[in-house]
Amino acid sequence: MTNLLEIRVPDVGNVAEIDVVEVLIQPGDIVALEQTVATLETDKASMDLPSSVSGTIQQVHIKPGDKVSEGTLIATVLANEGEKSIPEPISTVAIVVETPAIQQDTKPAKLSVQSEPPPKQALATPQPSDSKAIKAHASPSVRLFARELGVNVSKINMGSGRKGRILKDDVKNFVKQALTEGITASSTGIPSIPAVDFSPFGDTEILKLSKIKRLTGQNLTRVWLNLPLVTYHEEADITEMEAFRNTLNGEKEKGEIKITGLMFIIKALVAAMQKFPNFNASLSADGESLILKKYFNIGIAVDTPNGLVVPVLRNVNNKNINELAIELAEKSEKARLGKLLPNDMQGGCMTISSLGGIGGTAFTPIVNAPEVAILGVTRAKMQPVWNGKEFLPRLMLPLDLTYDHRVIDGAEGARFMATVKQNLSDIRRLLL
Ligand code: CAO
Repeated sequence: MTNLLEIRVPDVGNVAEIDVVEVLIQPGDIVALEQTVATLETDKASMDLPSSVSGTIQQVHIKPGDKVSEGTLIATVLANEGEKSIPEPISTVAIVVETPAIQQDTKPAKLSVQSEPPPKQALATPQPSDSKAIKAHASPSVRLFARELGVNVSKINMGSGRKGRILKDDVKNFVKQALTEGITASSTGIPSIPAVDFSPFGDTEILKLSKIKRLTGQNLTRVWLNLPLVTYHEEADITEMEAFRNTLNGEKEKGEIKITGLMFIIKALVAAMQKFPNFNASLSADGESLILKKYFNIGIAVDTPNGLVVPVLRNVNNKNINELAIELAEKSEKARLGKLLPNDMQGGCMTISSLGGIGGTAFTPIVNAPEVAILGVTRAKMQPVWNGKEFLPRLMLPLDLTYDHRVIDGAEGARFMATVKQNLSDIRRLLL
C-alpha cells in the first residue's frame, strides 16, 4: 500500500501572499524530516520551510516566483514505511529578518526562530559579526551551508536569485572562484583597489593580460603577503673580472656564445651558497624547520614578450662558465619562444634577476618562494673609488639581495653578500 503524504505551508501567522524564492527539492529526491524544502519570503522576513515527513518526493507543486499562504500544497511525498505526516504547526521554521540586523530581536507570531551555530572562520577573510553578515540576503539554510564551507556570505556581492538573493549555487561559485584564484589581497581582508571609470578622462583600450602575467601576478602577491622581505644593497668591484671576461670573449670564434658577466655572478653566488647553507634552503610549510638542499640549481629571470619566466640551470656547481653560457642562451631562447616545459622551470634553489643589460642602479626583487632569497643585478658603472691614497676608476656592479627574514638574519645577509662581493672582485676565489 502506498503511503502518499503532503507537505503544506504551516501556520505562518496571518501572512498571505508569501513569495517562493527558492525550491530545494525535485521529484525523486529523498527528504528527511525537517529538511528545508523551500525558502519563502515576505517583505520583512525570509524563512526556510522544513519537510513535515521523510520519504521520496513524488511531485513538487510550487516554483520560484509563486505566492503561497498557509495550507498551500508544496509537495507530495511517498513516505517511508510507518511514516505519518506531522500535524501542523511544524516544529521549527527558520526565519531571518533582513532589516534591522539583529536576528534575535525578531518575534513573529507562531514562528520560532531557529538559532544557528556561531560562524566558523570565513574563507580567508576576517569574520565580521554575524549581525553584519545579515545584510546579505540569504535564507537560513543558505547561511548554514555557507558557514559549513567557511564562507562569509557578506563577501558575496550579489546573488543570482530574485532581488540579488544569495542562493546555494552562489556560495558554491564563490568557493570555486576562491580556490581557482588562490590568495588575493581582497580575500585576506585587505581592501581591494576600487574599480574606476576612466571614460571621463579620455579614451581607453582593454588589453587582456597574458596567462604568464596573470600567474606571475598571483604568485608575487602570495609571496608579498606571506614573506617578511628585506632587501640589502651591495656593490662589487668587477674591474678585473670584466678584463678577464673580455679576454675570454676575444678568444672566441665567430658565432660562439659570448660570456656575459652573469655567468660569473652565478658562479660567485653558488660559491657563497656553499658557504652559507641557509641560503640554499626552504622553510617547511608549518614554518618549524628548514629544508637544506644538497644540490645547487639557479633560476634566471628571463624577460619575454609574454612576461617574466624563470628557467632553472641545474647543478651549476659542476658546470664551467662556457657550459653555463650555452645553457642559458638555449633556455632564454626557448623562454622567449614560449617553449619552456614545466620541468625547465622547477627545482630552483635561488634566483637571479639581472636587469644589467637594460640599466638601473638598484631595485628590490621579490623572492621566488619557496626559495629564501633572490639576487638582483643592475648596470655596472665606472666610478672613482678611494684606495686610501687616491681615487681610481673602477667598474662597480650594484647587487641587491632580497631575503625571507624568517630564515635569514640581517647580519647573515650582509655576510653572505660580502662573500659574493669578494668572489666577484677576485674570481680566483672561485677555484678554492
Ligand atoms: N652591467 C653592465 N652591462 C651588462 C650587465 C651589467 N650588470 N649585464 C649585462 N650587461 C650587458 C651584457 O654584457 C651585454 O652586453 P654586450 O651586448 O655588449 O655583450 C648586454 O648587456 C646584454 O646582456 P643580456 O641581458 O643579453 O645578457 P645577460 O647574460 O646579462 O642576461 C638574461 C641574460 C636572460 C638574464 C637577460 O637577457 C634578461 O632577460 N634580463 C631581464 C630579466 C628581468 O626581466 N628581470 C626582472 C625581473 S623583476 O624581478
